[in-house]
Amino acid sequence: MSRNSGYFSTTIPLNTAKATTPGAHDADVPVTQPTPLKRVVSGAALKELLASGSSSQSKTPSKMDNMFQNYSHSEIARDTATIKNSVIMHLTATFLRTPMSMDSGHAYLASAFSVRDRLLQRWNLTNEFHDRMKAKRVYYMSLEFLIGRTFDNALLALDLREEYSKALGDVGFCLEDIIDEERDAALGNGGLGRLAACYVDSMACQDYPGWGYGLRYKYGMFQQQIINGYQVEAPDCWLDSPNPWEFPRPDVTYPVKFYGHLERDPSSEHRYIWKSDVVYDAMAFDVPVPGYGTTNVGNIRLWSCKTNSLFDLNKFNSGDYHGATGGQVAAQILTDVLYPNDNTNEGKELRLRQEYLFCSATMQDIIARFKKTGRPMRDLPDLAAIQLNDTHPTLGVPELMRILIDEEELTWDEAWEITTRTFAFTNHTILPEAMEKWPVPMLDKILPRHMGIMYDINLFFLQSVEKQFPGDRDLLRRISIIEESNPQQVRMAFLACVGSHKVNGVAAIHSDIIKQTIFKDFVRIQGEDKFINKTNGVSPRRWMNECNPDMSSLLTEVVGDRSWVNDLAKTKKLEERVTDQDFRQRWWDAKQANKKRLADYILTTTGIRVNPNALFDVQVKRIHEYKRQLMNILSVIYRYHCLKQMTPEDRAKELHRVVVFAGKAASGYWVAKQVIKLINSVAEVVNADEEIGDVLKVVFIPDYSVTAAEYIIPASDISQHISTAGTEASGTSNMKFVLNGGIILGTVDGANIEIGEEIGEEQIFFFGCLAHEVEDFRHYLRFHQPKPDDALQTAFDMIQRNTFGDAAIFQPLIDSILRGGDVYLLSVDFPSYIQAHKAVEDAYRNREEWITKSILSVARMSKFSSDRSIQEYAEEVWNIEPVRVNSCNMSI
Ligand code: NBG
Repeated sequence: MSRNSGYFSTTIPLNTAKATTPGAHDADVPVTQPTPLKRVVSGAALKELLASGSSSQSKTPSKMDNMFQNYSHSEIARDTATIKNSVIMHLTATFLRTPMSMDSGHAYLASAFSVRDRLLQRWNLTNEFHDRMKAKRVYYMSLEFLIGRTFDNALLALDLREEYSKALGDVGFCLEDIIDEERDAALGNGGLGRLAACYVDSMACQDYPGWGYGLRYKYGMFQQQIINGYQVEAPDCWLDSPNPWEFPRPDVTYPVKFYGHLERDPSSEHRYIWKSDVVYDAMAFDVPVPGYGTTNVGNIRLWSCKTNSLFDLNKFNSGDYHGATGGQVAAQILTDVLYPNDNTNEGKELRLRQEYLFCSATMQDIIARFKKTGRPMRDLPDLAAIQLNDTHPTLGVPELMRILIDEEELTWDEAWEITTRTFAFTNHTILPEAMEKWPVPMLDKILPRHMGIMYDINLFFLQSVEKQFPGDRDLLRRISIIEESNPQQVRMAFLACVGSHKVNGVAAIHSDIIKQTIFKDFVRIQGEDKFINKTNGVSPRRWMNECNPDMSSLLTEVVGDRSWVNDLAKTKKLEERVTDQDFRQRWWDAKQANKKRLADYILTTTGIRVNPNALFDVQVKRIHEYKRQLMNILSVIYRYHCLKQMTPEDRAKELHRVVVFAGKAASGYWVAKQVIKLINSVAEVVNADEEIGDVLKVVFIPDYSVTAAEYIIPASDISQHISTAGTEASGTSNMKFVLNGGIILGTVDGANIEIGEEIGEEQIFFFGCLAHEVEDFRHYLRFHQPKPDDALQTAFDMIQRNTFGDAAIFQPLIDSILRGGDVYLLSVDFPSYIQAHKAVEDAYRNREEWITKSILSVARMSKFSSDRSIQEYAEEVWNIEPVRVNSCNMSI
C-alpha cells in the first residue's frame, strides 16, 4: 500500500505485484493488451490532466479531494488463503451460514460475492478515473442485455479461476459445479440483446469509457418447457435468490412523469410546462462488466421502478388495503416483464411506458453526469455519444429535446443541434412486422409533451425537404415521421433516423438493403455518408475462452500466450499449423471432447442418448418463419424416409447424424409453436425407430439460453443459418459457431456472406436463392401454386400419412407453403438445400479435409470479434478513445 502526498492519492496501477500470467494487471506485461488503439494516457500526461481537470472547477482541494488524501488503493490479495477467507467471510456474514452448513448454492453465492468485491473496487476506480479525466463516454441504450452467467467470466477476466478452483477445492467443492449454480441473466430475446452484452464486454476490455443502459426486468426471458411436444412458458424468476452481479443504487433515482396536460410557458414559443398526473421513480442497479486483461470495469445501469413512495397510508389506515398498494402494483409492473418478442413489434401500451421510463431515467442520468463537468450544454456531444440499439430507445430523442428546451431553457435550434450530434442509431431488421410504430392518440395521452415535440421535429424536417425537393408531395408522404393512417402512427425508425447523425445496419448486405428500401429517400435527402455499415461481432472472451477451454488451450499454444483473447487477429498463426499432424489430431480431439460434453448435456436435459461420433448438425436460434426451422425439419423427414427405404446394409454405411434444435418461440407466435411441436413429434418417432438406431437422432433441447449455447456451440460440426436471403440482418451465432471450429451450412444472407469472404468459400456451404431474386419469386408465388420437388413432396406425404401423429395439427404448416404464398420460399430453396446437405456429408466423410476447413476457418475469424466492431463504432460513430486506467504507474 502506498501513500502519497497529493490531494488525490490513489495509486494506479491497482496491482503493484509483478504480473506473471496473462490477465494480471501490470502495465509492463504486454501480452495481455492489444496495441493501444489511439490515445493511452501516460503517467505524466495524466498527472497534468488531472491537475488541470480539477482546477477548472476549483483551485483549492474540495471536501472530496481531502477525503482521498488518506485513501490509497491496493487490490485485494490474490492468494488462495485470502480467497478462502473472503468466501468464508461472505458465507458467514452475508448469508448467515457456517462452513459446516455450506451447500453448493451458498458456496456459489459466497464465492460470487467475494469476486464482486474485487470488481466493485475496480469499478469505483474506473468511474472515478473517467470522471476526473472528463473522458467522453458512450452510452449504449438497449432494452435488452442477454448477459447469461457472470461468475466464470469474471474469474477469467480477473485471472483468478485457478485460485478460486483451488480455494473451493480445499473446502470440498468443485468449481465447475458451483459455476452451474448461477442463473442466467436473460434480459433479452436473442441476437440483439446478446450483441449488446458482447459490446459492453468489448468496451470494457478495450478500455473505452462506455456504459450500457437498460431495464432490470424482474422476469427475464421465459423458461421454456416442452410438454407433449409443445412449448409451455413459465416465468423466469431469476431474482428469487440474491443476485451478486448487481449493485442497488437507491441514491440514483429519477422521477419519470406520465399523462397529464401541458401549459404554455409564457417566456418562450417552444417551452411548455408539463403537469403530469403520474410520477414513478426509476432506481438504478449497476451491473459490473469485467474487462479481461485490464483493470477497467464497465457498467450496465439497469432501471427498476421503485414503489415505496407509492404506498397510500391514508387508504391503508381507512381499511382499504387493496387500494393502499394499487399504485405500487401499477408502477412495479412497468419493469416486471421483458416482452418476449424477437423481430416483432407488439404495440402494447405497457411496452410504450417501459420504453419511456427507460429513456427518461437514462437521459436524466446522462445529463446529471454531464452537468458535473461544469461545461455548457452545447458541449454535451463532446462528452457523450448515445447509441440507440434499434428503435426501442428512440423516445430518448424527444426526451432529450424536452429536457434541453423546457428545463435547460435552450432554443429549439440549439437543442436540435445537440440532440442530433449526440445520437446515432442502429437498425437491426427490415421485417415489416418488427417495425415499431406507436399510435398518435396513445402517445398523446401518455406523453403529451413528447407528442408535441415529435410533431415539431416532423414539421421542421418536412419543411426542409419541401425546400430541397419542392412540390414532391409523394416524397413528403413517404418520409413523414407521422404516418397518415387511421389512427395516425409515429414511425419510430424514421424518428431515430432524423434524430441521429449516423445510421448503421449490422452486416454489409443489410446496410445496403436498408439504403435501398426503408431509408432510400433519407439517403437522397440526408446524404450517403450518414448511412454506414457496422458488421456485428461476438466476444472472444465468452465465445471461445470461456465456452471452449480445450480449443482455447490450442490457440494459446499456437499464439504463444493468451493475447489472442483480446486480439483475435493473433489466431492467424493457426494457418501455420494446418499441416502439423499431431496438432490436427489434437484439434479433432478437442471437438470430440466438446461433443461428448454436449452428449451428456443432451442426456441430462432430454433423456436422449446420442453418439458423440456422429456428425452434429445444429440449428439453435429463435424460432421464426424467416429462419426456416421448418425447412430443416422437413429435410430431416425426407432423410428419415430415405433411410427407411434402404436395406440394413446400405443404411449401416450411412453417415450417422444428430440433428439438434433449440430455441424459443414468442408466446403469441402460433406458427412458430407448431414448428416446435413438429420437431418434437418427428424426434419422438425417429428416435424410437430401432431400424434407424444411431444413424439419425433428432433432439430438441428445451429452454435455449446463453448457458445452453455455451455447451452447444463448441460441439457443432455443422450449423445451419438458413434464413431466406435478405431477411436475417446479420446473425451472430453464425460467427460463434465458426469461431469454435464448426462449419456453416447457410444461405447467402446476413453475415454468412462476410464470413464466407473472410474464411474462403471452400470453408462454407452456401445454397439457395439470392436476395435480389426474392421479390420476383414471391411475386410469382402470389399468383402460382408452388411446385414442391420430389423430396419436399415426400416430406409432406409422410406428415399427411400421420407418421408423426395427427396430420391435422401440422397441415397449417404445409398450407403456409402450398396455399399461403410460401413467403419464405421453402419450395424454391429446398432442392439446393438437399444438395448442400449431400455436399456436407461428402466433406465430413473426408476427415482430413474437414479438419483443414475447421482450422482455417478459426484462423480467419478475427473480423468477427466484437472488439473490431467496437473500434469501428468508436472511431467512426462515437469519436471516443480508450482511456486506460492501469497504464499509469503513478501516484497523484
Ligand atoms: C436481430 C437480427 C439479427 C441480428 C441481431 C443483432 C432484431 C430486431 N434483430 O440478424 O434479426 O444479428 O438483431 O444485430 O432482433
